[in-house]
Amino acid sequence: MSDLKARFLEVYSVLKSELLNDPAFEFTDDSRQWFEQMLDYNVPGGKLNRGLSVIDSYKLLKEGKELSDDETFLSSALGWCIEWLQAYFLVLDDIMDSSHTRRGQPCWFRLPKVGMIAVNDGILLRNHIPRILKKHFRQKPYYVDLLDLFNEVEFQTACGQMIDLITTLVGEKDLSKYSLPIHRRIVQYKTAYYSFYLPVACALLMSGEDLEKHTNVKDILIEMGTYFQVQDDYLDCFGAPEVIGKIGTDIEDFKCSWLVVKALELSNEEQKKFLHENYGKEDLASVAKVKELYNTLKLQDVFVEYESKSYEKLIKFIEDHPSQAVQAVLKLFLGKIYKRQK
Ligand code: GPP
Ligand code: MG
Ligand code: MG
Ligand code: MG
Repeated sequence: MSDLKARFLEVYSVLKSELLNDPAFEFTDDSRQWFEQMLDYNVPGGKLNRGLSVIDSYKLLKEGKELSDDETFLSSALGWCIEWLQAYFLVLDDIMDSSHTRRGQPCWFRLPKVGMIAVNDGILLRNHIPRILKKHFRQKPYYVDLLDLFNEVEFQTACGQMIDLITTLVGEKDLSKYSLPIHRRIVQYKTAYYSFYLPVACALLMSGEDLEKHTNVKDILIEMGTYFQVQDDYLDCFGAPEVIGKIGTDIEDFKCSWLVVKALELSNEEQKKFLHENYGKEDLASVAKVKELYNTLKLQDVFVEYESKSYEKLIKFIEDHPSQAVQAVLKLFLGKIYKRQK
């Protein structure tokens, strides 16, 4: 494990014990145990890319100057707030998507003793964020902007999740409404704001920047987040579950995935009919038939092509940015996700 990651994880332990000693609630032995287990199961087990990006970005914005202990702690705490946000979203998203595994273990709600208690755990995870922010940032000049940023991004994500969910409404299963612009709108809101814009925006606020002046950075990050979610859609079908840590459910869930949109674009009338008959069905045979059609249409090649085009486009965008430090932040982020397998 890298030194940075180890130090980041130490901050997790500090934040967790602060939450356990929150004067607003008196824990009993049982609730303390539940709380700790719930956090350890859902918060720190991912790639931590979003969280670590806050520290990396802040460093680059300081043009490589060593961070003080205080700056390291604060940028880590902000990184953890994003990981907490992610944990809250994933606990609830897995219920909504009827998923089975996440990060190589059963989804939290699938544990027999958890079930729908997971809904409340999601609410708790969400509530920890303003508590962490209050404890460590209340005196900072950018505190209000930070709260506002987290609120805005959460709202945008929930709206994205809403359109992700309502496009798949049972009884109205209609593939003909699926298109690239609709897909783009869903993924921009449900993924790009919180996964890409938020970490960099946190680092910018910590550096004393005014977010209003950085709309071009936001545009690039939203573009990058869109590319990231296309990869997620691709890996849902073609990724190895033991590598991505989750079993795909997009075909069963009738999701407006990038793959089905591309398949519709490339299909002849007969293949379209076949897709209409088999997409969004629970049974393994139908899912296998959809995958077979994806293979016939060579969607893996279409994706490889999309991936390199997106990369080139993003690099061009980034190199147009006037600040070298911002360019470095964006390139580092892009480098972490380009051709990712998980
Ligand atoms: C990812 O979609 C989107 C989210 C995790 C946002 C959820 C938002 C809420 C307000 C709950 P996905 O379902 O494709 O992700 P995955 O493939 O990881 O399940
Ligand atoms: Mg999901
Ligand atoms: Mg989902
Ligand atoms: Mg997915």
